[in-house]
Amino acid sequence: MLCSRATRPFASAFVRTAPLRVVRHSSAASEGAYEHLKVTTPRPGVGLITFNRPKALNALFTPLFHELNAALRAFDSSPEIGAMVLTGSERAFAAGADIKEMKDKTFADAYGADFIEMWSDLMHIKKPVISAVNGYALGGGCELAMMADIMYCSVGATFGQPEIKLGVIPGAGGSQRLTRAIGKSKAMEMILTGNNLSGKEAGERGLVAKVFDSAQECVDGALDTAEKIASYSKIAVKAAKEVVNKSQDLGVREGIEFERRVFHGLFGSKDQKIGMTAFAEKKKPQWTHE
Ligand code: CO8
Repeated sequence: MLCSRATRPFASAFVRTAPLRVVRHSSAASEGAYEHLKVTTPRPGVGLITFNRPKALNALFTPLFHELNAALRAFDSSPEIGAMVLTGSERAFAAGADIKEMKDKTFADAYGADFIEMWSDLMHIKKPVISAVNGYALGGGCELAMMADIMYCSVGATFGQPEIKLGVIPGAGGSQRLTRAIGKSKAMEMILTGNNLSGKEAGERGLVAKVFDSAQECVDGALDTAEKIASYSKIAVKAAKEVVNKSQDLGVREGIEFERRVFHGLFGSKDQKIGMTAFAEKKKPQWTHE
């Protein structure tokens, strides 16, 4: 069941640093038990995934990603869900990959078993995902936040790629996504020095779309945006995400051609007729998502 605004369970839940607990979910989209996550549907059409490893500052490890990928896929395939929010606690979105777990790995362990490959499944999710970053987003935490479609943070957020201090380099897209987002010189400085970027600077440099004064406002803001996205045609939203993402891979000319073809294709959807007819008749569109 989706919760109404009035009954949203989220408001005080995300800053809680309660001990790990198993959460059971009534929604078809999030059914199952999670040890390292809290998974809820606090607004109509919105899935909220909250990292819940407070003692390790939400350090990332494979069992957490099995759960994260399952929760993301469940929301992605649920007809009730239109957008998702990914967040952590007020202290940490995620302080990176679990260093203690990874420190004894050999090259053969890492390369042979494709270490962290399934940690990037977020990039294959078709519905929009917003990362709401409070506290530390370091290393893999920063990389994971950057895999989302929209990034929000609070002024108290700290972004960084400190892998150089551990004798390694970013391994899940940090060198590529950070560089595209804030430019080569600043990204190079951060990656080579391990220096962090504050939430305020992240806003100024365009790493995030919005900076909020508090952690609570950040998550609420992300939920507001997710709810708004979820209120539109799922077909149009899916197409919009796809064409924007193509801009990261294609040259401008090919990208525009791709966009035009998808735009033309949407004239074959019912929602195009519904949306444009509703405008002409001064009515609210009732999307069928077809
Ligand atoms: N791994 C394991 N444990 C961690 C991690 C981590 N990354 N970060 C924090 N913790 C643990 C600490 O060990 C500590 O545990 P304990 O109480 O048992 O000693 C607990 O969390 C609290 O941490 P601190 O006491 O250190 O808290 P502080 O407030 O003093 O410091 C910091 C907070 C600055 C965040 C500090 O903990 C820190 O520097 N952490 C490590 C940050 C880091 O280097 N991250 C990068 C890791 S490498 C990486 O992410 C590679 C990415 C691979 C791809 C990922 C794909 C998604």
